[in-house]
Formats: sequence, structure tokens, C-alpha cells
Amino acid sequence: MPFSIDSARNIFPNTLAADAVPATIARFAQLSAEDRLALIWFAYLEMGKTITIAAPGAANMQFAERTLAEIKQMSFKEQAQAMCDLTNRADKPICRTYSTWSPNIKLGFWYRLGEWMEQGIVAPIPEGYQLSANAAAVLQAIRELESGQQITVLRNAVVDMGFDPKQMGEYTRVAEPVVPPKDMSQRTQVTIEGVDNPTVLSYMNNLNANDFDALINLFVPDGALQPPFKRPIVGKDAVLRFFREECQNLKLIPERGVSEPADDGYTQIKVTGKVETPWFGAGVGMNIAWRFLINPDNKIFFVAIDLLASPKELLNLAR
Ligand code: ECH
Ligand code: GLY
Ligand code: GLY
Ligand code: GLY
Repeated sequence: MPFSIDSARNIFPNTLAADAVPATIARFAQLSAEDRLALIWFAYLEMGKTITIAAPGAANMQFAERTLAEIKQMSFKEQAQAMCDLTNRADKPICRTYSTWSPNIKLGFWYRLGEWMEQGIVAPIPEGYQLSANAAAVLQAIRELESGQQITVLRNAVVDMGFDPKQMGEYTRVAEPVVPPKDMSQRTQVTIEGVDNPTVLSYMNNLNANDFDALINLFVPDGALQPPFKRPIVGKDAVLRFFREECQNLKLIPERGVSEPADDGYTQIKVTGKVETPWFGAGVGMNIAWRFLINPDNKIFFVAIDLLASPKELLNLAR
């Protein structure tokens, strides 16, 4: 039976993803906007004691500057309202603008607002704000996650704000410019214990080099990539767009893996290791599995990226 994207999703079913992340996100989504904002504020302050976030690059900030300037000249009351509107996904101009932005622009926008809240330029979370019991429980659940899972929850909260893009009709997406691929002389080559498949090695090396044109050529035309806790992104155009918008300057550090024949001359390969985001660098190493399904011509038909439940899962290569 030939593979479909749906059947491909089930390769290496023993892979244990960090289900605490979507569970926490679902609980978070039930809270009031005030509680959500205050909870993120408290979580962000606490996390800041142990992990350091990098300031957003200028390329990232330029698109948010106009909206930030508008917020800066608002009264505290209007600022608090704008932040609640974003959190509530209200149909307001600022929420529509926000929805056109790529994840990194959204994160840079909130990074700046966080600085301004600390400096008293933007309405702070009221002194002595009491989280509801449910919100306090969600905050406690976040404390108990490992740092890679914590930043995934935070990123998701930020990405989900703004007006629902599905209700926006036609609009122009706004993303930071794509950096040129790394010069050949600057590139590094990964090695993976137990895996020498050239397509998998090229995948890692090209992503590390921001060489998205070479990277996408490793895929079949109707191939798919499934990011952590997301539906598969299907087809070369959509996957290339995702790489350009969301995957610049990642650092993939694969460690080990296993390769075995699958039906119809396909090969299934599982690799585990770490990934670093440019926002936290080596300060947060996320424990990751890649599950590849490679066709007989050595092209990628499917790859899933999973955020693992625990470091122990890095050693789980069972099929
Ligand atoms: C304040 C209070 C008011 C409300 C808000 C506030 C500000 C919050 C801020 C939060 C910033 C959060 C950040 C989070 C960044 C997270 C990044 C992550 C990246 C994960 C990447 C992975 C990549 C995996 C992949 C691989 C592939 O092979 C293919 C591609 C891909 C406090 C003011 C909101 C400022 C900066 C989790 C796992 C390996 C799938 C991408
Ligand atoms: N500082 C990380 C980024 O702008 O992507
Ligand atoms: N959480 C990783 C991504 O979708 O970019
Ligand atoms: N998923 C890319 C990043 O957040 O940096």
C-alpha cells in the first residue's frame, strides 16, 4: 500500500512527544484575557531568572515600529485595552495588523512591550494583581515544564493572539527579510550516530546554513513537514514559505538515529537531538525527534518534528 501523508504521520509510533505542552495551552486558552496577560508576565519574569532572551534584530522590529509608536502615545487605559484586544482576538485594526505578522515579528513586538512595561512607558500589570485559581494552576503547570517546553507555550500564546487570520480574507503576510545562505566556507557538517543517509544529513546541514532553496529540493513536490504540535504543511511551495518565514538561524544538533526499510522501497529514519532557537541560543536546548519517510529516489516524502516529553526520549529509537 503506498504511503499517504496521514499514514506517514504514524511512523515510529513509540515517539513520546511533550503532550503537557498542548494540554497547558488548552488550559491557558480558557482563562480571561486579564489573567492570560498577567500569567505570561509572571511566567516571563520567572523564566528570565534562569534563561536569557536575545533582543530582536532590527530586521525583525522594523515592521512593528509603527504599531509600537501608536501604542506608546496611548493612555495607560487605552494600552491595557489594546493588549486585551490582542489577547481576545478582537476584530480591531491593531489585531488585524498583528495577524499579518510572522511569529518572529509578533515575538519582537511583545519583547519591546515587555521592556516598556518594565520601564513604566506601557501600562504594567496592576501591582498586586491576583491570578484566579485556574490561572495560578496553569502558571504552576508551566513552572513544572522543562525550559524548551516553557518557551514553546509562550511562543504559542504570542502567535495565537490577534484577529483570526481565517476571517481576514486576502491580506499580505509580513515577515522579516530572508537572510542569504551561509557562505560555503562557514558551513558545518553534522554527524549522526547510526544514520548516514545523505538526504537526512543534507536536510540538517542546509537548514543550519539557511539554504532553503537547496533544502526544499530534498522534498518530493507533494511532500510534507509537520512542525511540533501542528498539522502537516503540505507541498513544496508551502513548506518553502514556512522555512523562509519561520526557520532562519535555527541550530540543529542531531545526535543519533536509526534507519530501516519501509513498504514500497521507502526508508524510515528517526533521529533525535537538540535544537536551539535564535531567541535563546545555547541557553535552551530543545529535545527533538525528526521522523523522516524517504522515497526510493531518496527524496523526503514526509518529516515530522516532535518536541520530546523528556531527555530520556533522546535514547528511544524503538520502532
Ligand atoms: C509580556 C507580558 C504580556 C504578554 C506577553 C509578554 C511577552 C512575551 C514574550 C515572549 C517571548 C517568547 C519567545 C519564545 C520563543 C520560542 C521559540 C521556540 C522555537 C522552537 C523551534 C523549533 C524548531 C523546529 C524545527 C526543526 C526543523 O527541522 C524544521 C523546522 C522547525 C511578558 C510583555 C506576550 C516577549 C521569544 C519554541 C522547535 C527542528 C519545525 C521550525
Ligand atoms: N533575536 C532572535 C530573532 O530575532 O530571531
Ligand atoms: N514550534 C516550532 C515552530 O513551529 O516553528
Ligand atoms: N521557529 C523559529 C524561531 O522561533 O526562532
